[in-house]
Amino acid sequence: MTIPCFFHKEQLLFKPKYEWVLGARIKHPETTKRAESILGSLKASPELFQIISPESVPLGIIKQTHSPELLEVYETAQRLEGRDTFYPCVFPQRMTKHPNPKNIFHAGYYCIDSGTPLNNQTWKAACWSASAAYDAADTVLKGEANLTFALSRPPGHHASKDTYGGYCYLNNAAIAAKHLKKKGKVAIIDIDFHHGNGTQEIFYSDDNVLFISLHGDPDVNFPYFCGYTTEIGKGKGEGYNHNIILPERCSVEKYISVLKSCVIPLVKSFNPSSMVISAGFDTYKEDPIGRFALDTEDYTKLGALFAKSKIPTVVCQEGGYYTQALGENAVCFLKGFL
Ligand code: SP5
Ligand code: ZN
Repeated sequence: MTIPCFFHKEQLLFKPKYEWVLGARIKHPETTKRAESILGSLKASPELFQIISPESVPLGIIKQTHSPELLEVYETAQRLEGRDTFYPCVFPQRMTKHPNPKNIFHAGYYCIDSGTPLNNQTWKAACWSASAAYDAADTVLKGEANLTFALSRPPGHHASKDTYGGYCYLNNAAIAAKHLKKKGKVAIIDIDFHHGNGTQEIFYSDDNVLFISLHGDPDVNFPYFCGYTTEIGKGKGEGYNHNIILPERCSVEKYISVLKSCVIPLVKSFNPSSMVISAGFDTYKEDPIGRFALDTEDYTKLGALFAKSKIPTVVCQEGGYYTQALGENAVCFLKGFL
């Protein structure tokens, strides 16, 4: 039995060159090397992993998760000249009227940070990244596998219905979860170092999707402003959103104790028919952005713990920026399920 892993080579077309952090221009961490590192590690164990190129996800599916205006921004960006990279420089508040997604200078209305550039390759790469997640979900939905891996890059969990940011354009995990919902309740566990603000927002009023995010303190870490424990869902969704804040340099012992005492029991009592894991490996000890202290072999322990729940699972790639170890970290996590 091999694990179906979904990846399309056109996900590599998008190459963000730099981002702005506190006014400084730094090399962009969300590089194609990330995907190549994971691909390399998957290919090293052909007896365990089968790499499949996804079909293109229908636009109708993406529109169930994102607003037409946000998608129009990406289409506008497709028309940027060859070498242009666009960073919004005006960020109007929601009271401002008449945002025009056909005008690239209005992109700031839909954008949450200065680290997530647009160019004429963004839309294509983001669509293929979402397609990988959709096909990974479809394979689980059809009962063809109990575990699939979407090598989604660019990542997705910071993208909401009508905003992009945090290196994310389309919410791949949310697209997977919406598809899986066709056969019952879905639990989304977000183990990226950062709070999954986009996924939280998309399912905030939904009692058929349980969202649990474990992350660094949003007082001092991206995406700031949200990810607090007081955010519990609203309306019918009240009680189906859980944020768990973990300390700086969080160890695997602490991480596992929280999974065992809190996360797994919540998932079990929710009794979902499937699970999506938003798997960021920026919890790694050497990660240049994350601030936890997990080591490569620790990810096997986490995978094994999730596997014990015996719920059909889609693992969806999110962050992780220490490319020398990223592939091994992802593969160790998946091996934990076996
Ligand atoms: C998907 C995902 O993990 N997105 C993370 C976006 C984080 N953006 C904020 C980056 C701040 C970079 N700080 C650099 C510190 C260098 N030591
Ligand atoms: Zn992250």
